[in-house]
Amino acid sequence: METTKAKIVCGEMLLILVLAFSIPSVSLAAEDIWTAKADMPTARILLGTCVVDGKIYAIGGGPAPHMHSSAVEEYDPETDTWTRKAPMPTPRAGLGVSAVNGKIYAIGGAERSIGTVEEYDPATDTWTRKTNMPTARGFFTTNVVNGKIYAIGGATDTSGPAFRTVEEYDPETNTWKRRANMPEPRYFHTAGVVDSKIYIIAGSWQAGTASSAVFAYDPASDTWERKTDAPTARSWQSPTAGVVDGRIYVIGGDAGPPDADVEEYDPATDTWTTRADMPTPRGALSTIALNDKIYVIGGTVTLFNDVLSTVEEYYPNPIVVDFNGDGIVDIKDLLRLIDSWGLDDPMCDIAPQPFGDGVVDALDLELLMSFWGQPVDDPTLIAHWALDETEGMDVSDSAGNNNGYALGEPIWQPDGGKVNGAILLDGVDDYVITGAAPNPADGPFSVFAWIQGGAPGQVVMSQMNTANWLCTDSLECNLMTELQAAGRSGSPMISQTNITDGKWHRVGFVWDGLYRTLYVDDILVAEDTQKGLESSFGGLNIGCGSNSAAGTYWSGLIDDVRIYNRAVKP
Ligand SMILES: [Ca+2]
Ligand SMILES: [Ca+2]
Ligand SMILES: [Ca+2]
Repeated sequence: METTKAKIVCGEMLLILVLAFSIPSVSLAAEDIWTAKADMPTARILLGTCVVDGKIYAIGGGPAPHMHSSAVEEYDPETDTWTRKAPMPTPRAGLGVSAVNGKIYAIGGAERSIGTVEEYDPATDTWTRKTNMPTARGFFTTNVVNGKIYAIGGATDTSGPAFRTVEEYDPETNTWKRRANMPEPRYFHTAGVVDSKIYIIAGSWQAGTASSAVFAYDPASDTWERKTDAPTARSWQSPTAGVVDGRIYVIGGDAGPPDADVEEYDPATDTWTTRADMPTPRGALSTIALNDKIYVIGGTVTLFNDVLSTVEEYYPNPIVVDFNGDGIVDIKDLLRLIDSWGLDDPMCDIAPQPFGDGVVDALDLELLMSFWGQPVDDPTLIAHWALDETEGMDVSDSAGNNNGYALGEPIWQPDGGKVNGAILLDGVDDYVITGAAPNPADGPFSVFAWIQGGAPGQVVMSQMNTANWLCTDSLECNLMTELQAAGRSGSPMISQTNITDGKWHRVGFVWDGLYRTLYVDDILVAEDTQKGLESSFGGLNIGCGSNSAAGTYWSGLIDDVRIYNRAVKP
């Protein structure tokens, strides 16, 4: 008997460990949303990326110093999966990769430059040799304007010096043509296209240098123009820069130690904005935009010693219309918008897209109404357990990758929930365990759940071995939280609102970086300030306390548990 119990405990511990370390983490910030994605199969630096038919192709690069890869790996953002494809005939790093009319061109590269051009057809998974580029080089950029590829700058090896060379490739005729040189030599720079102009940003002119200069090239007139410098000088850039909503994002790279800086360039106004850092600092990476998101792929943290397979998705300008975070756009969101009418409320200032205009008015109302009754795809919703299962242990997270397990044999209530089905917990040993939760110290976040039942001292949601996030106090059954600042300055917050009257209630905790707030049925029931929230990394328990103590198990129903990486304001 003892042995069996020990085995079960052991199994649960293992499950907890596996969950705690296998789940991608999510970085939290007010507007800049970074999400960890499935690793690329082959860790690489100095690779090239492009998009064909909604899929990203990561081609070539170096798996280690002075080793060159022929790897072709296809990433599908819809399913977050990677597929290996036919290898590139000529292995190389520091190459240019661009797509025209559904075909991909792998151009040049190094070490010791080669001018090789090979065409990849994703439809047939085959490679074809094409005309070499006139000036063999690597560490340059390629961009497409009006069906032609522009290969700009570069060097013959990593120690430079750089070229000013610009060559235009026409895939239709398989021919190369020389164009006007750059004003200054560059390699390890990045480049993005906005309105048929190519913007060359940052890079080196010789080994150990880093530039912040910006040059705009207009292929139509074959002319160059200097633009406003970037705030940060850097090198070891991605050969492609992500462009979203007409703005160019310069991400990571190196001017000394590899950095995590993200800077946004708006060619329309020739101005720069500093954005939130990326989670993993790195250089010699590749960045590529797809569907308003930028995928940051591979690279290295120490220039060549730690080559990464890391993929992080950056969503710079998310559109959020489900203001109160309940999964539907309805009268409650409309009332929230009307509340902010005429004011500069960033949450409701959603139009004109993508940046708003500093006032909530008819434009914002019109955009909100266009989402009325539509399915909500909220990029700030990082975990959502609908709890609509009908049997078994698996508990699905429909928003993130944080699937959980139901332990203690709770009873699924497919017809007995607030939003479709719910889970009925027995108050003895039933609960749901999930993988790593967002770290409360990382920035604004919100957690909401529907509950029915409960008793004094019971817990709706907690983080393993740290805090009870949503629970009832042991005397009055009022909603409370133990999410608090570290050390002596922190204390639990207890509301005066009883939630165990047998009715359904929507309970919520919101942290906006300064204030913590408790909500019951979208009404604010407690609020105070804290000096940050204590850092913790554990997985989550739905329906039992952080220490799994007897008496903390929820007796009743729990439904529709949601975590957002923003401060939801019902
Ligand atoms: Ca809503
Ligand atoms: Ca507006
Ligand atoms: Ca449900």
